[in-house]
Amino acid sequence: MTTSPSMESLILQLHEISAVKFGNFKLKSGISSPIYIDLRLIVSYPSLLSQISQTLISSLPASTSYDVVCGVPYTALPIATCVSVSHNTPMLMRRKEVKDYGTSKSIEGTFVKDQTCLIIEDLVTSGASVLETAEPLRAAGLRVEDAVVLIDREQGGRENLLENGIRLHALIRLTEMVRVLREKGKVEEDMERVVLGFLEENRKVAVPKAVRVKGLGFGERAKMAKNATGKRLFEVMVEKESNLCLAADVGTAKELLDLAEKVGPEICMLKTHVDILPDFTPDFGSKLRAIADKYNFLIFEDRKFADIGNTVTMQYEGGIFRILDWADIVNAHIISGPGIVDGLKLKGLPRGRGLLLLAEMSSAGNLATGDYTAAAAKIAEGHSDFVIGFISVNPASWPGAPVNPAFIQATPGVQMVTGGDALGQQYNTPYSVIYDRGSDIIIVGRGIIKAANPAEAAREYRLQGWDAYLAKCT
Ligand code: 5BU
Repeated sequence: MTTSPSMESLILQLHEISAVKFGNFKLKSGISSPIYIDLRLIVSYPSLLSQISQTLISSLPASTSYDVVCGVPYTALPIATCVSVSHNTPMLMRRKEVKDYGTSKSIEGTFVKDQTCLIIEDLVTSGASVLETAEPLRAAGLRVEDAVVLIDREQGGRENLLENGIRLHALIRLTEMVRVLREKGKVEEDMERVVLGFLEENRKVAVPKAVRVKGLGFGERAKMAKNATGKRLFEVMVEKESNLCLAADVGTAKELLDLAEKVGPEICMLKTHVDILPDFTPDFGSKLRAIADKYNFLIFEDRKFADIGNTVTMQYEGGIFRILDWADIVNAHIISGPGIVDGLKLKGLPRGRGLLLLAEMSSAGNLATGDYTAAAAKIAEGHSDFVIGFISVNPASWPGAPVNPAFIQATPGVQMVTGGDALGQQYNTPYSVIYDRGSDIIIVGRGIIKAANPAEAAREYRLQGWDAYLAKCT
């Protein structure tokens, strides 16, 4: 196949500015490659950027139609901007990080449902980045049928995208690029052989787990859960179409039981702070259990155990509250090390209970971040017979994400609008928590309790949380 003079010139220019390098490089997908392409620096060469944008669009088959364009962040954003400006086509932007303030949208720009969006990308390997951008666009009601890319590494991206209903149009194929550079004396014969050999051996790079796992439903995940309570929670969520947990932080046990009766049909779990109830009596647990059985939800005592293993066995089982007798689920900090899990497991596992580990917290300035979060994830893996998941805020951002889908993610700090309270609580919306941050369960307290009609508010939260889950799965 011959390459047109304009394409040859483009390839040579990319080589000239060192956007194409030969050597030994580790790619995002984890594999080592003898060729590396870094198109981030094209912003420093405006005429090249403009040439790329023009050629990309003119290379599309005449039958390709679209109403808006969207670049995959970040490298393709300037390319998409140039396309938008020069062709007078409106552009959308997908946020990679959804901000904690303002409107919290994952797509910026205006559009109408059922409009068609062309995705613009600089480089495709497995196609995962294009899929990550296509997902929220589709969830927002746009059609995504075509993606145009400057360079196709020919490593399975075309096939992976096609499986997801997206046609890939590539301006330059990597083998073609290497051949042109060899012909022009820019690459040694040996290196050409190494690169072509590498491409031959790596024809298919799988779409990383992060993108595929997103599609797993709670029903499938129930089968993966090793702990009976974790499994049941997934099943209850499916049965009730609810990923809503009520944080029942009311003033008295009486109010709590009344609230549980009202909100019971909407929730998959009810979270208590039993130590805030002044009228607690030993029959509180059995009363709450009766309501939980009636409405099919689980009880989660947000006890946040934090002591050494030996002490927490006593705190869990004994004292006034006898939490072990009535709470399906409790949670624990990992500050004291994995012995806390062993201690709680000793009592909880024989009773079929489950544990959530605090991997992150919602309050401003909290210290459960980075290595601490990673340590929680590691401890959970070693105790998956008892640990059912995590209290988390942004599991999609954890190092090594996606987290094992057998674990459930539950997130506090949720209200219909973003913001916070005067004491450090920070709120995200149900959609951003479930869809953008990769959580499973929204934990809502004051958003429901302080509403004029808590049952109605709970229903609204349930619907929003469930819609966001459905959007993530389809
Ligand atoms: P709110 O009224 O929706 O802000 O209540 C949140 C609840 O979740 C409340 O019971 C807290 O104790 C709980 N929570 C939290 O807000 N943030 C955290 O990181 C953890 C628990 Br862990």
